[in-house]
Amino acid sequence: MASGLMIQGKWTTERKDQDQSGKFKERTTTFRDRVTADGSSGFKAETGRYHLYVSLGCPWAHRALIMRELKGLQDVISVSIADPILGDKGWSFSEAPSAMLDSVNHVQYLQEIYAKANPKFTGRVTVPVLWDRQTQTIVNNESREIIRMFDVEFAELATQKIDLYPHNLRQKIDQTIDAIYMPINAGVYRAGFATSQAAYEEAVTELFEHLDRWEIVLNKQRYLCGKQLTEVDICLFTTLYRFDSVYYGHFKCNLRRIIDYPNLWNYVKDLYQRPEFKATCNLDHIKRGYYMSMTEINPNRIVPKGPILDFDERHDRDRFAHAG
Ligand SMILES: N[C@@H](CCC(=O)N[C@@H](CS)C(=O)NCC(=O)O)C(=O)O
Repeated sequence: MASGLMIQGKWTTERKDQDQSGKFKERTTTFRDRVTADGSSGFKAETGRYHLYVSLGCPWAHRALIMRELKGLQDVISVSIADPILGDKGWSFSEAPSAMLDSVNHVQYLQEIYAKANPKFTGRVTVPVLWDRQTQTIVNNESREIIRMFDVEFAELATQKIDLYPHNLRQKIDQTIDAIYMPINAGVYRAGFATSQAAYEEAVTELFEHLDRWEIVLNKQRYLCGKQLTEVDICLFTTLYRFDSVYYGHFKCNLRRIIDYPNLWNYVKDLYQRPEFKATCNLDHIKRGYYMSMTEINPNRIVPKGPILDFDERHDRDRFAHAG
């Protein structure tokens, strides 16, 4: 990774993401406060108060963008899109196509926002970040928690009344988010950043076992938890959408492509063709983000032209009952 991390509020480029056996180390997130509808947490859900920092390349940040669209929170929560390339100083803001300057904190680097929130911050400087204008701090930088807040705590302010965490499915949704996290969402990174053959093979084998399993499930139902779109579909989509363009080649997750799985491929197309998903998808930022930032696995920074994929191609998921 060309990036670095912060130690006691100071940026350093000395960073190792693997343990001694070559396994990619799990990542911890550091800001774990919550916005609540009633404000009991100190962070009340309010229009115009919160700002979301994202990269369009990042699958975790992508989750938050999709949820914001699905809930119709565009006028409630503002967004800054970082430059697609993660450089020596981490994420930055620029006027590159589809990126933007930071209109809220007016900084050049995301690390400055972390330092504002905590001048002694130690850790990785990651997107997504949910910033609170009122208390001038980062509320949360864990995508799974950010999407839950948007879904549940901002529900009153949402212009779309869709519920992606319905009461009758809550346990199943949480279990499924857990079930796909390590083997699939993190699994592609565990394969891509492994520095030993054994660590790579373990991650790839587990990844494809799980994809194979979901392929079978999706032969019987439209979405991961049944006939209704839920949070976990967002969590899987952002990994699958990048898979054939980035993870298959760059991360060597190449036992099969997503287009080789009839159900997974049609499932991705089905979700992509919803306008709220499509509006957040940018393969140019994704490809440049991965191939040009992760120089230890692609030192010449060449971005492949292919593969040619048509996410707008007709899908066959209408064959299932659909509840929302
Ligand atoms: N657990 C976090 C992970 C976020 C994450 O790892 N983001 C990556 C981009 S895909 C990042 O910002 N990396 C910057 C770095 O490692 O320096 C979440 O789900 O929100």
